[in-house]
Amino acid sequence: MTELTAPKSSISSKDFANEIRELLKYEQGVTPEQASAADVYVAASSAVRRHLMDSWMKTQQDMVNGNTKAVGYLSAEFLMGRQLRNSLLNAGLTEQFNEAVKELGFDAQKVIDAEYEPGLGNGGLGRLAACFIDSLASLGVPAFGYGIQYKYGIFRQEFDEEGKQVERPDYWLANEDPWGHIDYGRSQRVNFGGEVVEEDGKRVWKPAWAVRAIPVDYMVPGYASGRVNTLRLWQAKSYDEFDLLEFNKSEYMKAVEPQVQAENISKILYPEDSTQVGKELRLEQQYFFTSASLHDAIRVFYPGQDKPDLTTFADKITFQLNDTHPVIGIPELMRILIDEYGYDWDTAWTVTTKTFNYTCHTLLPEALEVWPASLIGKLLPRHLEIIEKINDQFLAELADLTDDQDKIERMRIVTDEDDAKVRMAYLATYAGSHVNGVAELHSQLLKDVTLRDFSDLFDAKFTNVTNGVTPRRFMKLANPGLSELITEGLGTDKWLSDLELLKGLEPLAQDDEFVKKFAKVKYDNKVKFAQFAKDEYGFDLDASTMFDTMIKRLHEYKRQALKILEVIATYADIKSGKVNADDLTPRTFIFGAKSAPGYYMAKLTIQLINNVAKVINNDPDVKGKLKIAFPYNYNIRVAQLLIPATELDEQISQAGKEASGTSNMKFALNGALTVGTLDGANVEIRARVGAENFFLFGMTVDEVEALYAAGYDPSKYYEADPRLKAAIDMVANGTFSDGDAETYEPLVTDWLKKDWFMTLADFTAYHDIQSQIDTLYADQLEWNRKAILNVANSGYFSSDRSIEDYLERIWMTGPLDK
Ligand code: 26V
Repeated sequence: MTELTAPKSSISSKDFANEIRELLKYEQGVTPEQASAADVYVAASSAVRRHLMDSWMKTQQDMVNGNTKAVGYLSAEFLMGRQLRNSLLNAGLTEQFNEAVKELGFDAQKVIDAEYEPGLGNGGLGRLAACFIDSLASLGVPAFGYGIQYKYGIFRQEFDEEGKQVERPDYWLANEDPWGHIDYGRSQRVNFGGEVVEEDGKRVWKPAWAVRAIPVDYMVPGYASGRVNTLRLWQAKSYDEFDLLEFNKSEYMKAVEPQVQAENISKILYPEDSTQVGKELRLEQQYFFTSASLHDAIRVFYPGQDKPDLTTFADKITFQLNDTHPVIGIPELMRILIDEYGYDWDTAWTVTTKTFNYTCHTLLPEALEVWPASLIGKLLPRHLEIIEKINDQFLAELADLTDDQDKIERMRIVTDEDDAKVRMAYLATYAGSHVNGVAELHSQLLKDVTLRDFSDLFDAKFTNVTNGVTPRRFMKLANPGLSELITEGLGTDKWLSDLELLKGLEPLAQDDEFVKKFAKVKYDNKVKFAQFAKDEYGFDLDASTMFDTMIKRLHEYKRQALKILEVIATYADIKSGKVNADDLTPRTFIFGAKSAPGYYMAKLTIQLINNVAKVINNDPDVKGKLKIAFPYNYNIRVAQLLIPATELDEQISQAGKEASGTSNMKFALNGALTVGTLDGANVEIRARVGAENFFLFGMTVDEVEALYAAGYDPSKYYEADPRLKAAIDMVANGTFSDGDAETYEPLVTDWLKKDWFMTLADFTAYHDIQSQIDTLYADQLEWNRKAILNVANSGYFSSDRSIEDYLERIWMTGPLDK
């Protein structure tokens, strides 16, 4: 007997269909006959929301009335993905929905596909925030996600005829959003600019302008917890919609100027995901949402109180700073406590330092945010004063701790130069209670390199929480076939809320019948993806070839170039007759990647991949052997289809550069084998699934460092490996640019002269491991055994476990009482 514990609502399909009918009538004003799939999607979404309402209200009441400290997850990005299927799952309404829409004459998948994916994040950092709020709710921990409701999310990516990336605006709010509830009654005023004056011995901020932050609330239902938390995303609106004087003068554009300016703040998500741009509007965004969120928390936890006792603030809610983007919240809380509520500096400091913790998500120096003090002073003059005072206090403290003047200089929060800078990571590290990295290796490197001076003096602050992913979305919803097989194998579906139970699959890796069933699930997923790729992109993919996938933002450190050079080298070997194509495992190489619009090398790499695809896919010599598919506009929806269909997962960043990675976890949990370097969470995945079930190659962090120190010369590697030379020569001689040697010249020059991320140095190892991969793949039973062992030993990578670690190590709180 299989034990089934998944939530299930007691409502009948008929009644659910009637609820949808009612909503179609009274909200949309259409009959089921007139309704489109999009109408049914909106009505069904509203219906699910209604089913969650009681739990939502009760969760909020229990949170405010109880003694359990809540979590505030402050994040500039929440990459949620589509909501309907997830909400149905957690509300226990999936079956009723499937039946009800059928009864109304609709195809369930068409209704699901009517939802436009909200893309309010760039990549891993934003998706992690979404996984974390799912897990917080599923564990029954009271929590808010706080962020921005951008009008335009991450750009829609297209490729032009030359294979270049073209960015199109993602106007997701042009469509009805049944999930967000706009709460005009709970808006907050956010001030900017102006000056600080002295009044009665006090510093008083006289702002020059203000915007209205309006909360849009999204329900975050837990899986099998009975709890529903809130994701509160702020929308910017003007207080002065309209300048009537200007309008009367027929200056229409001038009349709407204040409105346009205010609304610009929440207009667009910045698409840069690792280089700091230092744009004023971005600082406005950061202050906008953190200020509104802090005020909101005071409103929520001290309802109706004019003079709340805010010395208890840190017992009510603990704020996690998701990277440096919300770090301006530190001086903001100081300002609120001192200027708005009259506390003295020391009291305010005690409360503030207890309230905040900081997660760092990078190792790249160029991603660590640094703001010109002049810009902060212009936009937030009072905050600059507070930051300077924090800096002075810090320097005084340091003087007591060390005699090393150089070290003290290095650690300054505000640099000592004419155009002084404010280092947000340092501010967060000093003012927060804890700092964490996102995988063991990353946390270690933070201590040894990036924040070394800080860890020397404040070692107790530093901790690690390895990232995780939600098994609800990335297994249950994305991979129903595997989920059923796992439930059958384990005799229970409890693994969805206790992922370590997957360990029970381990013995089944030796059961040939089970292994064959597993292989069948994978094959069916490949067929399903191939069908999707055909319908959506017009690709012809062969599900009998190995699906070899690399999905992530396009960045030099991630080394998509290594992958494409390896494909080219293989192609060259076949063309020159060195290798018989029949001796190779036929592979389909699948890429998904967006590049920051201004990132030249990344964009050129996209163009190269597209043009290698054009050549290889049209060459009869490699037909059925090599194929490249690069679906444009990779997003959560594509991920949910592609990850379950993948057999080989590429995690090939230069060691010491990828903080964690999270797709590596999703792949392992969906039964792909990884080819990867010892970087980020790969290290922990390999340790858990077993070295024999992971294709390791490439230099280690220490080897990379040694090579930098010795002086790295990429051209030596080009000369030494004829396969690498052949591949680069092909790019250089115009094979992939209609004979034009200019097109990829910047890439080629970079590879041969600079190659900062050592693609060439790792090429030979990477190319050589491919034959091991092919050999194993030839034995399908063995391959799938190893894939099952990956699934069985990856339970640790549930975001539920990450959240439990945060609760225990950093937040010191837990679930609400039942
Ligand atoms: C940084 C910046 C710098 C300023 C401009 C805009 C911007 C936007 C985002 C970021 C954050 C970059 C850091 C990031 O996304 N890190 C990724 O975080 C994942 C979750 O922890 C982790 O798995 C990836 O390895 C890491 O690259």
